[in-house]
Amino acid sequence: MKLTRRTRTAVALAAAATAVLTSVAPASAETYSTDDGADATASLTDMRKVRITHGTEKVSVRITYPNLKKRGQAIQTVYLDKNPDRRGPEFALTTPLFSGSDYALVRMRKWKISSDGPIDCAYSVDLRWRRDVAVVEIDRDCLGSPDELRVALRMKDLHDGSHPITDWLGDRREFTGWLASGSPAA
Ligand SMILES: [Ca+2]
Ligand SMILES: [Ca+2]
Repeated sequence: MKLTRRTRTAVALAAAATAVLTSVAPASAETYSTDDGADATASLTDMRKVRITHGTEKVSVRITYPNLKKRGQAIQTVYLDKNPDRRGPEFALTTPLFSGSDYALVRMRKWKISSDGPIDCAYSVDLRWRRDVAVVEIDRDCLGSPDELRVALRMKDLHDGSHPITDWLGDRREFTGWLASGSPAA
């Protein structure tokens, strides 16, 4: 398609408007990326790289490990906190890091799982064996669409029942900073 002069102007104006919106609105999707230490090296699923995005539609958490295998005993939990006035995260998604078991998103209270059972909403876990990556995606609707949230991550490897290996992102029960969603303010 050949752009007429008027179309080009409109495109330029739209681009300018977008640039202004982006710089003014504080609530653009925020991403947090970090390298976690090689601090649980006895486990093949020592968390190494983490990327968390609070997008307009969903929260996405991508974790890279040294060696993700279909057979294993490790469990990854993603804790999601949206209310600083209530102790601990309000939600947790727990997933096996091996094949053939189920993951679930549940409510939490004071770092304990509520007895309500899994939440009925849209979320997924994608275990990419060859790339050694787990991708967790949770619709914001599941969490009541908070403007901001923060995340804590824990990997627990039960390969040797008497000596489980635990790896937190940062310190035990430590949350990331608050991440704003990219959704327009209501
Ligand atoms: Ca680690
Ligand atoms: Ca809380």
